[in-house]
Amino acid sequence: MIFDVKNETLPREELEKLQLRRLQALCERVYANVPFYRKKFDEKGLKPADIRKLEDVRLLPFTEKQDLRNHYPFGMFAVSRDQIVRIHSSSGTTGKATVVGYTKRDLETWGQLMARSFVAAGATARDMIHNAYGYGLFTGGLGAHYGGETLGAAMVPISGGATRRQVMLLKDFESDVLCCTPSYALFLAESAAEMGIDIRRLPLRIGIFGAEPWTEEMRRDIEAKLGIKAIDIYGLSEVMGPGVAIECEDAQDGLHIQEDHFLAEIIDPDSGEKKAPDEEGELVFTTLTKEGIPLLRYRTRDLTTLNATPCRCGRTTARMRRVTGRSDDMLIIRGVNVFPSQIESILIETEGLTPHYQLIIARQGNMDTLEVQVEVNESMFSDEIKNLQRAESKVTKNIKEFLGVTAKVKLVEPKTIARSEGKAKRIIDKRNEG
Ligand code: DLL
Repeated sequence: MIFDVKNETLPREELEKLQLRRLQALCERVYANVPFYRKKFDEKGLKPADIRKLEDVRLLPFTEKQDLRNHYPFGMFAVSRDQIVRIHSSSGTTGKATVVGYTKRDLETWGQLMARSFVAAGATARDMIHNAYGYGLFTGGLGAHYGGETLGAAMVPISGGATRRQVMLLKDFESDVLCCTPSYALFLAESAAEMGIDIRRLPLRIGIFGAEPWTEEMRRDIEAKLGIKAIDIYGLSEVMGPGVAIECEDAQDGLHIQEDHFLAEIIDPDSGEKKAPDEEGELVFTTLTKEGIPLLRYRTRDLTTLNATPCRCGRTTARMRRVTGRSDDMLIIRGVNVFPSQIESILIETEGLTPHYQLIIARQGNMDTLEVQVEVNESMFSDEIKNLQRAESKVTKNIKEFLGVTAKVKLVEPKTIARSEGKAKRIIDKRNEG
């Protein structure tokens, strides 16, 4: 099913015309209302009227997370404070938070785009949606909430935490759809098992998981443990929140970007030059319709590719490949580039290991070292020591063979790695300590 047939199936040519019209209006708006952008335009000798075709987006300046921080909290807003009706913020790992503001119309758009996303994932107005994304400054909770209500579904605004109670309510309310991070979905499954509840037998049908990178292996694991279909949803607060892109249940072959509202580009993260859409690079978004804090060419740091061929679900919007890592999450271990997701794939494929892991990066002299701590499952834990040793050396060997780095692998007891109610903390970087 498609929620907004007209806008999700526009012929490419029409879509691009719409994008250009919106881009031109956006440039006028930010030039008039955001001193940061006016200065950038003036420095380049650029006027909004210079944007004549869609490719001219390349003439526009990039926006980085640091620009939002430099104008903390509200310096990049394009409307007066009385037009703002909601604030969200993303904490990030370092430095000041980035703050975003929404007008009434921005919230309506977000509700529509999240409703589109729910329908793409296979949800309907008759569904009960258990929303365990955090409510608060994080965009996950409220973003999904109003999208579900726009669709006409019944929202259960449970937020994160109190995991056993969540399991009980999932069962008692017979919810159809679960929204949370992929790592929290596994925590819910684990807690249900401890409570003697077979979560696979509940009516739950669909999981809409995002806000952190996860892998195909993790998807299979979640689908098996929860007995549901797991759908990948992507978004970021600076651009809107959840619902910027989502997989369709029909094809599950990349995430459809809501292109009538967000203009996507792929660039080389080092040179900033445009890349062919099917080449991997950094995803960059221009928000075509946002009023509160419109952004030109926002650098997401997320690495992916784009595919603009029509999908068999009927949508014509381009699809981004699942994001398996951010350029700033890339580890460089003795010169070799490694993404945490690549290690995750190896761990989940290994018999007896769980998807609960942490990567500890330290420095010895001038060399970075990587320790992989991963929990074994209960049956492996009670197994003979030689089988544990065998699993440990298998993982070490596979990491060396497939990723080209030497890692110290440490198997740990079940349930010793901290569970997360939101985004999982996978990397502990000790390089800058002491
Ligand atoms: O995480 C918004 C969101 C909420 C998306 C709920 C999906 C579901 P931020 O906290 O600003 O916003 O973090 C955005 O999280 O740049 C990606 O690096 C990462 N991310 C989000 N979704 C995915 C995903 C929300 N499906 C940052 N796969 C983004 C991989 C994701 N990474």
